[in-house]
Amino acid sequence: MKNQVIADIFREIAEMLEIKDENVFRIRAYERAARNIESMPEDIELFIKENRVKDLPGIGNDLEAKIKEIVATGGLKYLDELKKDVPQGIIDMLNIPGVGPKTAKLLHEKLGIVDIVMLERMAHAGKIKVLPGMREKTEENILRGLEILKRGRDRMDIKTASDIAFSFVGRLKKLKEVRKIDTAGSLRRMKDTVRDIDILVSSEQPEKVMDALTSSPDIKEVLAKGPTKASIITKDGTQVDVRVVEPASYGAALLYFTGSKAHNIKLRQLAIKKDLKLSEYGIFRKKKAIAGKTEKEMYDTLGLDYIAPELREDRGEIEAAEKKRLPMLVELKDIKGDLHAHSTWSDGGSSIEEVVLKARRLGYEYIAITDHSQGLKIAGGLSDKELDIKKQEIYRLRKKYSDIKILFGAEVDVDSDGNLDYPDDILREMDIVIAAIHIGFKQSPEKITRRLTKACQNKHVDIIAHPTGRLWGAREPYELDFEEIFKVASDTSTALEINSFPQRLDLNDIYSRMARDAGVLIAVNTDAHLAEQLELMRFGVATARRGWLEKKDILNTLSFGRLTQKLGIDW
Ligand code: DGT
Ligand code: CA
Repeated sequence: MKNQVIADIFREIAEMLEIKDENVFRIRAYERAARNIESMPEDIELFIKENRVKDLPGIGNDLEAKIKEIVATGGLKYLDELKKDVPQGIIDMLNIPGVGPKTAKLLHEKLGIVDIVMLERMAHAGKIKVLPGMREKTEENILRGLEILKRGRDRMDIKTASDIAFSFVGRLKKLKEVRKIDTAGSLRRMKDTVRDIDILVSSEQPEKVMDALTSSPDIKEVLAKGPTKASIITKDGTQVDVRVVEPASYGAALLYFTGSKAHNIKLRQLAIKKDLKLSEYGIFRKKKAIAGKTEKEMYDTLGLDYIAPELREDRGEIEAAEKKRLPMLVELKDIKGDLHAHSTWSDGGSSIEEVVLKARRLGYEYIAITDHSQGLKIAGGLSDKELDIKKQEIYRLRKKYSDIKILFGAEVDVDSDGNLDYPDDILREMDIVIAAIHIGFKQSPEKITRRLTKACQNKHVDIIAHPTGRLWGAREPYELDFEEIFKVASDTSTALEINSFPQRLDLNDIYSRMARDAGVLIAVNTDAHLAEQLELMRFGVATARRGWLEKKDILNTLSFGRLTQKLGIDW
């Protein structure tokens, strides 16, 4: 589906036109077209095939031709032309979250800023806020935007890391010299973001493994290559470190390279207390190795229960393992259904039926179809009339697929005053109501907190989605009074979501643990916008595990019968 590509290009055109001070109506026309195309549920290629592009609102001959060119070639000559005489410095600045064309142009003209490095220097030197027409806040926003951009480049989201690791591990696994292979580091601990990828191999012939690795096709650069370890940079710029160890010390090495550093240090101190020495080669009494082959053996020798990688952050897991009080962490197989998924009725790319079929393949007992509410026009939110038709569609599918329960719901927008986007008599008709913030992120922490607690207090609201609004590499989480939110969520039996989308993953590990401790139930959902994205659940479950959550802490581990009781659904 090329809708997003087209929308992105149209938006870039609007920015370029704005920089060139072109007619505002033309600029708005591109912005409007971008919004419409982005939010339309159908694949635009279908409109081309059926020669119906001009039926779309705001699309005439000119835009039709451009759409066709983008679909055919993936690019647009007109945009390339427009960009030719816009200075690169301005184009670079547009990549910073929160910097628009007007600001970028002004900065270039008044301060001669040619790249992001220069912009950062000027901002730190306070040169921006003194420019006429610039507000003090703009400088702050620029610095914050730069920070977000840099961190986004420094670390990648867990899914990107996991996909890259999967391809390397898959290739190396095929070598007959490889006995065992695992990812280590932050990726194995399933941290939400990852700086580099660590891979550990057990083999008696390390050179063979090294040669195979450094000759793989997707490598840009070999940073270092020794007999047992190598560091490479992939074509997309990710660093991958591979180490090969002997089978006898594989467990010790896996433990060491999985980390975290803080967890390792604590373990080493514990070993010293027991007159033992712990290293990446094993556990030693005097000079004699007494453990090293497996991680389990290592923990056993230290008198600890096995600690799952997700817990290894020195957040009390070693003490709990000593007392045999580690949590029974939730597992992917405990998840009985997904309570947050979109369809073509709003901004999803799959029909309800496609989502349902995928949920059945995952073995789910239930699936909730929760499209956006009416106010969220850019995401194709549904009016009450459309809701009625959608409901009929769900009823039809319920008959067709009796082995899965299809819940009728919505992701309802919470406005800047904390009001919900549908009236109570509409919400009452729904099996499940998810409330979420999509606008007004810049309000004060008190105000956003109040919006969310007000949403919790609505008796129809079951879940608050992506509670902190963060989008990795694009938007920081908004600040909230978590204590207050947890209290109200607990009092009103409103579940808080761990959103499994890799750029979101919020609530994060720390806050989901605090929420649980405050008596709040957690829902682990995918927020899928395509049927395939129901698979993202594993990242949400990993975050829940990092938050020490058990099956009983999670709403969607309940059987359908118990879920209906909990949500008060009349089935
Ligand atoms: P990242 O890459 O920033 O996402 O996080 P990690 O945890 O993967 O960190 P990385 O790649 O620097 O190191 C991988 C593991 O190696 C780390 O989790 C623990 C271990 N490690 C690295 N340096 C040290 C150290 O100085 N002391 C100890 N005890 N362990 C270390
Ligand atoms: Ca790492």
